[in-house]
Amino acid sequence: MIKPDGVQRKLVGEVIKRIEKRGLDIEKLKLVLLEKEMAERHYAQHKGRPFFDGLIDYVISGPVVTMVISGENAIAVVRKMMGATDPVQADPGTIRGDFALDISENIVHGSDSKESAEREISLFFGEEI
Ligand code: 3AN
Repeated sequence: MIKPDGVQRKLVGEVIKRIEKRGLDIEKLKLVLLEKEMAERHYAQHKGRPFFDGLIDYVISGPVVTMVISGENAIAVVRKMMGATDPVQADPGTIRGDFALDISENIVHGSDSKESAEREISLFFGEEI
C-alpha cells in the first residue's frame, strides 16, 4: 500500500517504478479512500498501542494506493525494498530510506507474511489469492 503521505507527495509513480524495475508483477491496483472501519481491521494487530488512534487517523486522511504484487519471493523482496519501519533505521536505497524521516508517515505498507497478504488482499480486494 502506498499510504496517504506517499500519494500526497506524488511518490506513486516512483514506488511503482521501483516495483516494476525489480521485476515484480502488479496484479491489481486501485486508488481508494479507506473507511475508518476498514483501516481499523487492517491495523487490528496494533489496537491498544499508544500510536493506534493516530495511525488510523493518518491512514484515512487521504487516498491510498492498494496493490497486489506477485513474483519470486515477492513478500520478502518488497519488505526489503521498503526498508525498516522506522525510516531513521532504513537503509539508503530503500523507499523509506530515500523518502521518509518519520515513523508515523513512512510512505508504504507491505504485508509481512503469506497469511497477512491473504488477509489484506481479502480486505482490500474482497477475495483470496
Ligand atoms: P510495517 O509497516 O513496517 O510492517 P508495522 O506493521 O509494525 O510496520 O507498523 C504499522 C505502522 O504503524 C507503521 N507503518 C507505522 O506507520 C506505524 N507505527 C509502527 N510503530 C510505530 C511507533 N512506534 N510509533 C508510531 N507509529 C508506528
